[in-house]
Order: sequence, then C-alpha cells, then structure tokens
Amino acid sequence: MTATFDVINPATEQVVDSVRLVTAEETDAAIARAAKAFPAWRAVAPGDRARLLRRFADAVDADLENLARLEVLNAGHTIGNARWEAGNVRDVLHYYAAAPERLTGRQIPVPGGVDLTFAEPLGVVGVIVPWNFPMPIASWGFAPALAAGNTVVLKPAELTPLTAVRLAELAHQAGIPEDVFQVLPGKGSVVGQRFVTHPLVRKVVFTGSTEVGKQIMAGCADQVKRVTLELGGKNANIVFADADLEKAAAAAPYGVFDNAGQDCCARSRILVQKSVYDRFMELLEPAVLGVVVGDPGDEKTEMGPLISHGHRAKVRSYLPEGAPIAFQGKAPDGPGYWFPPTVVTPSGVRDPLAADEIFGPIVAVLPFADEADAIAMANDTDYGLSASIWTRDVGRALRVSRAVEAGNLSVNSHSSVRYWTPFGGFKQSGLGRELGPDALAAFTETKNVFIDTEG
Ligand code: TAP
Repeated sequence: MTATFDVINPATEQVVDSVRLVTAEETDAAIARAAKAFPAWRAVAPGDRARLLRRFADAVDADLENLARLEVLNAGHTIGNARWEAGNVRDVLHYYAAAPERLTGRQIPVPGGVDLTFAEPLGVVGVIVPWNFPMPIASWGFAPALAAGNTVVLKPAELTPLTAVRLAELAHQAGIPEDVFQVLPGKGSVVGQRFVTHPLVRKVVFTGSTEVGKQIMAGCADQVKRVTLELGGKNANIVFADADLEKAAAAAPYGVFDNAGQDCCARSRILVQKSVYDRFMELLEPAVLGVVVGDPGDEKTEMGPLISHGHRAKVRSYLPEGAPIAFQGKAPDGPGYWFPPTVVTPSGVRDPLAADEIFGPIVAVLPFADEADAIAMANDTDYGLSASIWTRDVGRALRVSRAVEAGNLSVNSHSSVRYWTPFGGFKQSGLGRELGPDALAAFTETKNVFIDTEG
C-alpha cells in the first residue's frame, strides 16, 4: 500500500496537499540511478555545468513569488521571510555556478617527476533537510555538491516537502538531468537512514537536531562516510553597558522571534551587563509587545505560527505554572499553532529555559557582572553556533569575538548568514562549514598523482 502524508498549513490547520512517501526500496533505486548518472555529470564541461546552474538560478528567480507563497502555506513563514529564502536559493546557485570553472588542482615541485593534485567529486551526496528553513538549507547542500560534479539525492523534512519538490521541477526544466538531482519526500527513519547506510552514498549533509545528528555521524562511521552536520544552537546575545541600548533592545526581538524562534541561530539567551539590566528590560518590553503575530501571508506580519501541534506542545512544556515570565506578547487564539513572543528570566545558564534549544519564541534574559563573566556564561553550553556582541568598544568587540566558542559572531548585529561567507558550528553545533568557499572543498576529495619523468 502506498503511504501518503498530509501537509498541513500551520496557520490554519488545513490540509494543503498530500504527498506520497518514498519507500526504502524506492530510495535504493534512486541512489542507484544517481550513481549511474555520476560519471556523465562529472564529465560535463565546467562551463556547461556552470550554465546549467545559472539556468536553474534563473528558473528559481522567475518562480520566486510562487515558491515564497508555497512556503507561507507549508511552513507558516511570513511572506517577507519566504521571499528572502527563495532569493537565497537563487543567490546560492549563482554563487556556486562560478565554481566549476575555478575548481582547480595544484602542481607541487618534486624531484624526478611531476606532482599534480586534483579536486575530485565524491559521487552521490545525500542531503537531509529540516523543516525550519526548507529552501535555503536544501540549497546550501545541493548547490555546491552539484557544482563540484556530484549527483544529489535530497530528503526534505516530512512536514515541509512542497518547495523542495518544486525546486527539483525547476532544476529539471533548466536542463539538469533528473537522475542528477532527485528529491525524495519521506521519513527520516526510512529515506534518511538509507542515505546513511547505502554504500553508494559517499557523503551525508545533515541539518537538524543535535540528537539525530549524533546518530547520523555514528551511522556514517561504519563506512567512514563523509559528513557535514549543522545542528542546534543556544546562542548568546551579549549586551555590554557601553552598547547603544536602544538599538540592541530594538533588534533583540528580530534576533530571536524571527521564524517564531525556529532558527538554529536564534539569539535565545540575552546576557545583559548588570549596571544596565533594568534599563534594557524597560526598552525590551515594548519591542517584544510590538511584534506583530498573525497571518503569515499578510505583508505586515512579523511572526507566524509554530510548525506543528506537537512542536507547540514541546515549546509550551517549558512554561509550567510559576515559570519566570517577565512579559509576553499576544498571539491569535486559533486555529493554527500560535505561540506568543515570551521573555523569561531563569535563575542561571544551566536552567533548561537558558540551556535547551527550545526552538520557539521564548527568550531568556540573564545579568552578568563583567567581560570575563559574560564570556564564561556564553561558553557554558554544549552548543557553539552563533552569538551577538553589543558594544561601542572595538577592542572589546574583538576580544569577546575571539573568546566566544561559536562559529558565527556578529557585532552590533544579529546577521549570521551571507551565502559567500562560511557558516557552521563549534562543539555540538556541528561539523564542517557550509556556504562560502569552504563548502566547496567539502564536496571534493583531493587526489595526488606523481608522474615519473626520468624514463
Ligand atoms: P530532526 O528530527 O533532527 O529532523 C531533521 C531531518 O532529519 C528531517 O528531515 C528528519 O526527517 C530527518 N531525520 C530524522 N531522523 C532521522 C534518522 N534517524 N536518520 C536520517 N534522517 C533522520 O529534527 P525535528 O524533529 O524536525 O526537530 C526536533 C528539534 O530539532 C527541534 O525542536 C529543534 O530543537 C531541532 N532542530 C534544529 C534545526 C537546526 S537548523 N539546527 C532544524 C530543525 C530542528 P523527518 O522530517 O521525516 O523526521
């Protein structure tokens, strides 16, 4: 019997579409097709591969409004964010379209011959995507993988498959062969697991929870399979007394409530220097209460719903009776998986409100004494994805940036993602880097060839 999955609009709880779930046998067949397509794809002349990726980017651009509207329906993203996300896919494709012609090896001087290095594609790459940013995260895997000459099988999250399916249609319309880029909607435990165990998949790119990431890494160890992991975060937003407090407080809601807090880079721990703590909270309150929560298709909406009933129940469980809520905004009653923007003041950094990746619109605010205290608190976590530092002191900005154990730091800003700069985590936030030039190397193997010229 064919299993299907009802895709739900999280803002209305209505069924948007029904998607057929790919089986383990179909996954194996897709992987076999991708492996068969690999030799021809890697042999495509670099300029032609670049042209195909640019055509794919142009097709995404032409379909941008449709993709964005689809994401509003499927993931509950605000229309403004969804347009940015579709635009990010286009830009990532253009960026990596420049790669095939620039992917070169080296010639290293050796006695008695010539020594050459080649950047070889890996083969079939399996990309496993979460539900929080279905389009960009997919493209951060498939664009560099395809550019480097690999073929790709991609599994979208079960909850949010629609835009990935559309992206595959656009890729094929642009001329990328069907077996070179395949999207397989299905369960993580079925499709995702076959990516991990199937010997013809040479690399797995996984974005999602740290817990599943560890399982993927352990599973890949059996075949020493290459792996890139982008996992969770509990990111510090450090506000020093010398900062522009108005600016820091106005930006803080965007830093955490964007995408309803379902963002691995969400600055969900605000650490504020004690001497300005009360003033900062006075400024933060109207900024939080002013967040417009509602219909994600409305241009004025700033925060949409959570992804699912189950996820909202998990987020809610962090606020039992008597939880230290400082203030809380408003959210629609329902239908829809709504949750209000909420500010809490936990007792310390190891309180679950300050330590767990809640992945919802709850932000913890904690006071710190001085710079050393701020660094110690920021680093007192198993995660290490991103952090913000608010200060007018350049020396402090650099000192603290170097001392915080995280992959993506922003000073007087919450911006974490630019497609041409590296993105990824320290500690249990991940392994390897996506985006920028670093990502390309992760989709190739270096081969060294020595040619004896002495005869
Ligand atoms: P995960 O369970 O980690 O799912 C992420 C992706 O991995 C999905 O495509 C999922 O498929 C797949 N998957 C699940 N189990 C798998 C397995 N054993 N083998 C291969 N693939 C597997 O995340 P979630 O359940 O959607 O969210 C749970 C929590 O993870 C969130 O509350 C949040 O804390 C965190 N999370 C973090 C991120 C980022 S970007 N760091 C993103 C999403 C979630 P299915 O969709 O079919 O389960």
